[in-house]
Amino acid sequence: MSIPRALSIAGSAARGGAGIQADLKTFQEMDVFGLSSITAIVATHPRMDQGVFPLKLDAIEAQVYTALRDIGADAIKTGMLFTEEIITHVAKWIEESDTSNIVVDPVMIGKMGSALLKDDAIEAVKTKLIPLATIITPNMPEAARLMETDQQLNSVDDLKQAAEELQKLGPKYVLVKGGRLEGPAVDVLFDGNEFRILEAPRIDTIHTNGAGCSYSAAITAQLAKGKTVPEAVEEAKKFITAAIRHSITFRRGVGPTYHAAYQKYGETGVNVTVE
Ligand code: PXL
Repeated sequence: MSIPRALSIAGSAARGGAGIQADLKTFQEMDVFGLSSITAIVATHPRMDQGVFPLKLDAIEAQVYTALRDIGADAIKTGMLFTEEIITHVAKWIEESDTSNIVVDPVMIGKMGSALLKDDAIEAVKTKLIPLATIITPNMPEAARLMETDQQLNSVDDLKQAAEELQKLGPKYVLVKGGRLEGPAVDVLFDGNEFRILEAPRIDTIHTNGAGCSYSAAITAQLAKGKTVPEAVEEAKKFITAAIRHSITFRRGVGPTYHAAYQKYGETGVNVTVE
């Protein structure tokens, strides 16, 4: 028996709802065999004033090499890469791989406030990683940062403009996520030609830790299964809407989305229009 495989190169989130943990849970929900290469461990130490523990480059390379040599991947997703050095090497390993579905989630700041990308690493994301991407999935602050503007995005028109500008960096598709807008949860997908507007109802919850990771992981899983990018994004939007609708409250802080929700309860609230 053979099943589609997806590799996530990302940080480990000890809280279980984001990063590698979110990606593997999402791959599993979509019946895709999940592989991982951990770049850094994100966890709060009780005494040290430290929350990010990067791994050595050799350890990251060993994981990517082992996963791709022994198993192979139909799709690769990148999440938290943290330093310019890691980004440069991950870009090289992706270029050398035989995987053509590449999802780049330009993770910058976690919902619990951790800095997940060093300031001097943005240029490497833009020039080395994004040009290799099948799709990039910035949220509104990430899109603004990639455009190097101090202006916030405030409307669906701003999302469309951002998608147009970011597409010039070289990815095939740009998905700008409007989770921080007022009103419905609108995301804009752009391929250089056509806009797709994905709309879901706004769910009134603060418990969305890992929503971005899980959304892009769902896109990755669908691409691994051979879906087109628009099909993959629509299915992933349903998956993440259900996961946020049924999000979980744990002991402390922002809770995670519920990865099993789409399978368990389905989702009918997502609409897609083409412009
Ligand atoms: O949700 C962004 C994110 C990505 N990667 C890791 C994280 C987080 C947020 O907490 O911890 C490892």
